[in-house]
Amino acid sequence: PVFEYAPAPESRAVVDIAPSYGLFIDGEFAGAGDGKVFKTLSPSSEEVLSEVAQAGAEDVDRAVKAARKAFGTWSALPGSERAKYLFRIARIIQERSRELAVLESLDNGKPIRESRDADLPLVAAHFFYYAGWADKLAYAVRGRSALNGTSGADPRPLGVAGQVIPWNFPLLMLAWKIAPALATGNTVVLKPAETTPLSALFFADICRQAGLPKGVVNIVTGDGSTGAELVGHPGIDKVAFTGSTEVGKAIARTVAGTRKKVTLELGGKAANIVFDDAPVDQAVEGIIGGIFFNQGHVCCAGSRLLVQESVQDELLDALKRRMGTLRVGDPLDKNTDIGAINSAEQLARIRSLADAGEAEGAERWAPACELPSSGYWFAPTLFTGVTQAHRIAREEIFGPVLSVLTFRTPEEAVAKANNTPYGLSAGIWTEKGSRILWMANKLRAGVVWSNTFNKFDPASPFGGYKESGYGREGGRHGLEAYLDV
Ligand code: TXE
Repeated sequence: PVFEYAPAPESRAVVDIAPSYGLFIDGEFAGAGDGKVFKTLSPSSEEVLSEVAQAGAEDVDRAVKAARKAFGTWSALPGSERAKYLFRIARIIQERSRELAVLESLDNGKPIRESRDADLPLVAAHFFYYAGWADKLAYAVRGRSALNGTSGADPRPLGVAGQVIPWNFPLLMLAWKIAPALATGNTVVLKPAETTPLSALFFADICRQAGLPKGVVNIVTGDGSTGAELVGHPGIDKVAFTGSTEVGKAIARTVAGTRKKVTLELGGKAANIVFDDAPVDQAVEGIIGGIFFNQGHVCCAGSRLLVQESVQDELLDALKRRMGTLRVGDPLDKNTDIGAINSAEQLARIRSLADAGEAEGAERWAPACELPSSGYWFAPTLFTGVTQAHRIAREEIFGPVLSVLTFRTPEEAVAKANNTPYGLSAGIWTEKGSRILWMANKLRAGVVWSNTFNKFDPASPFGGYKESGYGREGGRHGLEAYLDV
């Protein structure tokens, strides 16, 4: 379609990407010990953005030792001092947010409107939020002594945290992991995903700019083998992972024989449940945002639409009309709604599941839309006639693909919504408050949204039931994952 309003694309020139990057260990950038590197691409153009060091076992070991050395002084700082560093980091993120948003859109493929208006403000918000906790931990955790002050509870950091994050929200997942770890007095070795390493390396530079003591934050880039080295390293005390359920289970097996604490945030297959009393236009916006935000690369994406039978036709007509207005293309174009799929591998996964949907008998629909010739793209896609047995109703697709199922009663909606191995999130669209409360109670999901979807707040705990993992990130509960008492 032709659009009259077309502001200039965001400028690539606002970000200065070096041709190569080293690992960030003990406050210094340096290449991997064995000199290995890998390339990171822009998924929208397949252009090589930079060459990045591939950390091996010795590099991971150096990083863990640097974090251990820094732990003594960092954990001994008063919380108010740690807070100053976190506030400083948050402010620098705000100052550099245009540069970081463009970088994130280039390396990940997400639309600039999302990186600028969702990712970056939330990244800064997490550092501000946890900075605020750093000097209030004792207050939050200490129990009231019944014995004249002779008994109480004190929070203690765990030590060195090994953190492995995915590629869908590179900087935001880093913030979810690093901000609470530092606020609580832990030090960190973080491994970003191999397709999106750049914003973590820019964050390392921000740590230097903020004067963060050496070794408190270390960034080791590399693929799954680097992640496995980190998770298996005997010198770490805590593992925090966000990624696939398969790798999450492998990590749980690795740490089972150790004393390490672990939190896992894994896949999802959320139901977005629409009742016939919900305002249709509002629900359509929530469905669109629920599944097409970030190309559907969202663990809590509303990838199953459960619609009440009586409103099905009206809702699906409106949904298709709205899908027809979505603009797929250049992530740096401010008009773009759906950017590039993050990698060729992810595109292949989405394609194969969508093909399985068709082969199993569901009806596939996508609006007419021209996709760019280079890069990795997938048109927004809707499947109707889906049954609970279909793979597209059961497996996480992690792409812009929505599977529609129907229900008649609230009980049936709950049963279908819960009929999944996952349990990360759900959405309810109805004007009836009592129904929202009843449903929220019955849904086996860590997050339940009502009359909205994909809303995030650093003060709210986030995490799953069942195969979506365990532990909570965000809010006060997010502190507990990094503390002994
Ligand atoms: O995930 P991986 P992938 C789901 C989504 C997607 C699928 C595969 O369905 O289609 O997973 O994506 C690191 N030990 N999610 O292959 O492999 C890896 O280097 C330690 C949902 O990208 O789990 C990267 O940094 N680390 C999800 C991170 O784990 C290992 C987000 C995630 O990659 C490792 C991403 C190992 N053995 C994918 N192997 C969500 N919950 O949001 C890999 N890694």
